Amino acid sequence: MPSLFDPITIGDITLSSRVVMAPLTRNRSPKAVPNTLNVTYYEQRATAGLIITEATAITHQGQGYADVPGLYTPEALDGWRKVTEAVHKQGGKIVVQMWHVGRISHTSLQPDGGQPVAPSAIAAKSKTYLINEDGTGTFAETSEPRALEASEIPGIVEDYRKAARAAIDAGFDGVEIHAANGYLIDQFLRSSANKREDNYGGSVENRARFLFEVVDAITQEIGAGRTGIRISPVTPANDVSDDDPKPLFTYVVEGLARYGLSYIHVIEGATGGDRAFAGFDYDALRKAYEAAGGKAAWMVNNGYDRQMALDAVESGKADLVAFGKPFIANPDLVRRLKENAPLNALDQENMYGGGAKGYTDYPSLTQEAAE
Ligand code: 8OZ
Repeated sequence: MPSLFDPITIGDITLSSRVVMAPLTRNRSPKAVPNTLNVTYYEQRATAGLIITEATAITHQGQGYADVPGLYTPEALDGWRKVTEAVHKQGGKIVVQMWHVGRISHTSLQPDGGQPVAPSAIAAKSKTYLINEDGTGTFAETSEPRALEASEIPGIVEDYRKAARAAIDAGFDGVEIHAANGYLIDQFLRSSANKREDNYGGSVENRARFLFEVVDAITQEIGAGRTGIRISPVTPANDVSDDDPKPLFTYVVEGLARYGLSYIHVIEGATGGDRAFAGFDYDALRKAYEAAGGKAAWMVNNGYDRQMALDAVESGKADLVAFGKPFIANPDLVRRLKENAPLNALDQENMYGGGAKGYTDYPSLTQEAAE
């Protein structure tokens, strides 16, 4: 069996190791435009086998938090081009996580101060993050959403297609479709958020229809070998749940097996919390995917430490392991894992918003040795 530190080719992308930087929202891109501080942050982490960027809005309507980046203005795409160039110069690989928040938004972040959109007009008991006039951050209740008209859905699918094309033009090695954590695609999937009575709601097939329309559009535009997807079958994040997640996500992965995707990224349990939440059988999910002919790399995430990650790859349970918080605090995480070196502590106070503090000021081992 391979090791965590062996190279791997996933679809059209070749990685130097199986250690992946998970997508991490950092709220440091005012006006949705990646800036030079963001370039430094990603460049510092370029020794990751793969960087998955922070969730990035495909449109203004897809925005749900202050100062998260977008993929829909020339300024944002120029900013991302500088990020991809810096990462590639260091020999790294980087895909962008494509995001539409659906109902997890606030009227102050929406075009013309309008209502956020969702499969159904059901508010999430969840908070979003806003930045006040004086620059301080606050968490605010998400706004009441309106249900999408069926006639609006093709336009959103088209937004995903355009954003995927723009991402490749900005130099990304590929994209990750964010279908997890209670955002728009997951809102369509899960029965607590989707009460539609048309062909986007009700049965498992109908609730997964939007997801497959997005996957069709993106893979036709940029190729399946440059497309990955992230799912979170049981996470309660952003107030979503499903009456019966096993048949739903079995149907999803069996459908995904039809494409030659780059990777399937699975958040096990409650995002950022209990891995055993809801007792879901992820090995059975992978078996269902492979039994349906799926060959994409299988990426696991959620609270993996060094030993768990080594074991996951060596046992064949996973091809790739995505680390979140450890990558915030350790730009040279791959080296630290390889050498079993100590990890820097996470600065909890400076995860969301702010500047260089708690963002680009974590030292590498080389910098520590020089001090
Ligand atoms: C933390 C804070 C805001 C957004 C996710 C994009 O959970 C996020 C997110 C995480 O997928």
